[in-house]
Amino acid sequence: MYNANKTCWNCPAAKLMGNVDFRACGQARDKGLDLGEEEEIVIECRRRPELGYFEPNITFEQCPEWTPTEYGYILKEMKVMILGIDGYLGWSLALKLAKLGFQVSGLDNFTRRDCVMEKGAHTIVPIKRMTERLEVARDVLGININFRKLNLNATAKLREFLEEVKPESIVHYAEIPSAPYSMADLEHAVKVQENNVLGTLKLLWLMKEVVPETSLIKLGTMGEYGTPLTGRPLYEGLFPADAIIEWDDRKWSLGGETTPRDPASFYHVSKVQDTFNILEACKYWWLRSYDVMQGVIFGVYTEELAMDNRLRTRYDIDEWFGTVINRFVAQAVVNIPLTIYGKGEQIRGFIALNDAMQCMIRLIISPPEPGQYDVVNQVSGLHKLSELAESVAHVGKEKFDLDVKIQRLENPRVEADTHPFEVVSKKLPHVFGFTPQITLEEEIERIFAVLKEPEIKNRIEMKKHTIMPITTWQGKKREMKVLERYDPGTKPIKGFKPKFDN
Ligand code: USQ
Repeated sequence: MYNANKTCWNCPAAKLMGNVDFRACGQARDKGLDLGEEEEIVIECRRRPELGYFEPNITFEQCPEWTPTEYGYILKEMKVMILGIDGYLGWSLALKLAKLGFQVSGLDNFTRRDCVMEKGAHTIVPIKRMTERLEVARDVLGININFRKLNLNATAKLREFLEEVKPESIVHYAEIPSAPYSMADLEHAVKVQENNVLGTLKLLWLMKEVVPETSLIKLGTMGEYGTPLTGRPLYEGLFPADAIIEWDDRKWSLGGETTPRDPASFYHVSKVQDTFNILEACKYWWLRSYDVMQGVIFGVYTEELAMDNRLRTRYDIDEWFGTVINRFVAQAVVNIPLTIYGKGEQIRGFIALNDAMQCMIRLIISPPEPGQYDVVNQVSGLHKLSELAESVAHVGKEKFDLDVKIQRLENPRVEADTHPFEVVSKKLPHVFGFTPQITLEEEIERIFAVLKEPEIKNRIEMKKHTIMPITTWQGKKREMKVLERYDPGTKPIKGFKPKFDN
């Protein structure tokens, strides 16, 4: 099992003892941490205090606190706190973890519900109030989730919650995740940066003070990297050891340095700022973190969400909060031609909801070492927008007999709509044992099946007016011109071919 040989060094139950000088340790032990012979590190195990002080070298396989499962070794009743537990991802992960025996706690201040309401939209898959969600989770799945209504920026209250729960892993989903929302006007841009950047910065300070051995699994985005027109591969956050820069007849190694970031909205910028704050916190204080560069997410399915309609997670399709595949399927269901922005030759990394949840579990149970900041590119496939529209239209036609049309709109965003795209995503499959469980077309079919339900179709119809994009990157609202309408299968697919190094 992929995490069998991890040791106490990775385990959140290990309390580092002695006078360790945290300054300038930076990266993980295998990246050059040299403490010298006299400054050997010893630990005390919070779960097995009877062991006294010892060197941190018991493996997960040897330790009775870690038990083997289909996902790898799991720390018994590991305490995971999910920030943003009411959201699309947070709720899905909470159910999955709790069902696996994790002790799940979480906070949310319902910002996402408010922002979607502000747009005049709603989640088209209905969701209940949190109290009812928790009750249903208890009745149907037999799980208890410790929820607190809390704003990440409310430092004193967050400190209290952390002290009370003492989580062994923190999953940070508590950010406003919309590019268009962040570009709407000054107020929205500031709100996104305040919520995301300052929220994360405060969290880091509190983690250092209250739970310094806890790992932070932070949701970043593939959009941090942008789409470099040179075609340079999008490495996993840091340059590989053998990367070299050549200039003025001289050469240097780039190994271990952060790769360039080229975000494409003030929202994506907020994630870049988080990246640097987290990297520094790991360097200064020996915090540990995986920064997860996730591709565009889509889908409705996890085993737990599918067990009862009242357990389902939210699903947004408005121009602010809907992501592209989820929007396309909803458009197909209510007979709106699929809205491709610009040429449609943009390529993005994608991952289905259930696969993303699998990745998160694997990251949670294989924590980084003290001081280790690492980045994973969490994507299961690369797709061009025009091809995605064809796939949605194809599934709609073949499985649901829908006559789907496609339209190209003037692009409301400032982004390259033709660009090379090469993504490196080796760590999740090769270090953490991740294998995608579902194909793009299978998940699209599942989405159709849910969205075709009469109640949900009706909820899409009710909010049809929130689908067309009107938020431009100039901070002005206006309708986008329709450049072209066409039938699926009638146009050659143009642009670059994506390259996936996985
Ligand atoms: N797009 C269309 N038609 C639509 C909606 C979007 O052509 O109706 C295009 C956009 O112009 C863009 C691409 O589809 O080129 C993706 O747009 P999106 O809205 O699905 O995703 P994005 O704005 O990139 O943001 C989403 C999530 C964000 C996450 C990001 C991952 O909202 O939280 O960070 O996906 S990534 O795109 O890899 O940066």
